[in-house]
Amino acid sequence: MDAGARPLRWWSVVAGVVAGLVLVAVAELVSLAFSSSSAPFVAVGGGFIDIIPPWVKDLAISLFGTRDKLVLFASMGLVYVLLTGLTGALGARRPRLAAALLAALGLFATIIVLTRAGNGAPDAIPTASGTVIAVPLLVVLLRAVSPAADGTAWGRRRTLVGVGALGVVAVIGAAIARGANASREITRRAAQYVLPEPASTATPIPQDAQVDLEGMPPYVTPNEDFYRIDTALAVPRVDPTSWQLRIHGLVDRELTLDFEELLAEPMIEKHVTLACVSNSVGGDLAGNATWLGVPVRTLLERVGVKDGADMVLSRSVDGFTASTPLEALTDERDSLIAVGMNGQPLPRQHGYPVRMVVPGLYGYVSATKWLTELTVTRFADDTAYWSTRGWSERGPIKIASRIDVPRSFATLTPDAEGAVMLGGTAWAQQRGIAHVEVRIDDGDWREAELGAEVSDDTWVQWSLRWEDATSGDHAATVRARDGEGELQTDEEAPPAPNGASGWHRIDFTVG
Ligand SMILES: Nc1nc2c(c(=O)[nH]1)N[C@H]1C(S)=C(S)[C@@H](COP(=O)(O)O)O[C@H]1N2
Ligand SMILES: [Mo]
Repeated sequence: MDAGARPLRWWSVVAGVVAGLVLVAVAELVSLAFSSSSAPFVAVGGGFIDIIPPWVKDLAISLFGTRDKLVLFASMGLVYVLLTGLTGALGARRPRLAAALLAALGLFATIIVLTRAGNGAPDAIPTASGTVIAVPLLVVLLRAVSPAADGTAWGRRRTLVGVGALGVVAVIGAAIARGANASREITRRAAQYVLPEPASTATPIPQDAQVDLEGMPPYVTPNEDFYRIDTALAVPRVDPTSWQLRIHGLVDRELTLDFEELLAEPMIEKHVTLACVSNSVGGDLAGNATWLGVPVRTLLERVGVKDGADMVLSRSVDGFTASTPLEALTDERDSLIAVGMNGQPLPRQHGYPVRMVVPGLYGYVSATKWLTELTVTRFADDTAYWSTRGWSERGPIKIASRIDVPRSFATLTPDAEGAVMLGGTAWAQQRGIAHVEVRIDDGDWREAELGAEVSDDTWVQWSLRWEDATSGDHAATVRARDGEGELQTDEEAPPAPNGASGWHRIDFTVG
């Protein structure tokens, strides 16, 4: 080292990086108040993708697959840390030059943001705010960490800890704001994309499928009221532009579809009542919706299922798997790879952008949300998420019926003729409900009146007018008979391992 060389001042490098992080954090935070494309990282990354030659893109995709964007952002982050670190290093001697360089970086990002399609002048504000705060901050930080700064050793240590802490806060703030921005962007895209028109529409739901009785659930469950069951701690955020479905395993030719290709497939619409195996007798872990999707059968026909296969293991982006008997996906029941729910794109909580819907099977063996992979396989070779945790590997839905009105321990007031009304819901997907019977106390079974039946795969509502209601405390019990004549069993079973059984009974009072 010759006498003229100056030692690299690492704390100046740190000051540069911290100021750079603050720029990004402030910009990301402020961009929450502007369009989701106003965030500088997204804009610069997007600009970069637009200018690189196609072969570089192809290379990146072949090297990193669907992680290509992650790799791009990680590389951008690295380059940014290097640039800001270098700026800090220069700033050790020439703080004003460093400030100018950081300002230039911020200005560059601001200009890129402004040139992005759909962005307007206000979208410059987040990056400009970040720059306006970070540039003077850099000068302050450089001065503070400089060995020339006056002060005790203790004071200096405090300064350095403070600079480090500011860096950590900036990283956390930027990460939180980025997460919020990304989820906002996905919500925006979900709200924007238009569902394809079905090639075959579901039969309209007759008005009298809904029993007209206060307290009855709506016949079609609104998306926001639909029960939600999954193992996801945070609802997965799937970007439809990089989403893929891979179908492989015991097939003649593998198939990978992206979202656009899936949407181009002929879609059908179907009313299906989903039910959770964890539902207890009388419980509400069931919901009825109109689903739009591609029949799984058509895609399985295309890949050609090999002899010997008897199961399809569907996998979610979050690792959840379900084992569905092959037959349930290839027979006439029209199991779906669904993209729409009640006329809307799937809500994020219900599997956006793509999930499975299989009539007749509990959700844990069939209704994989955030679907990304179908492996054609055999029950003997593969095991799904819940099958290794004490639940059966197959889960056909059991006959169920429940009393919705009155609620347990409610008091009913007889009408002018001395009658009270009871009502509820019953389902036996794939077989349909033929009869519902209600017993008051230990009396005879009375035939309930059924609302219009929509299909074998949907629930029915029932009502019973108890003409000669006597005042006092009572109990009501319900049971159903499916379309094949089978009577719902009164044998009580808990949900595990393959669904609860028994008759729903409630206590109520006639006042
Ligand atoms: N990815 C994923 N999909 C999943 C689950 C899950 O935990 N993860 N749970 C299943 C279960 S147990 C049920 S009952 C249904 C519930 O679907 P819903 O939340 O849309 O009502 O989703 C199924 N699909
Ligand atoms: Mo479930």
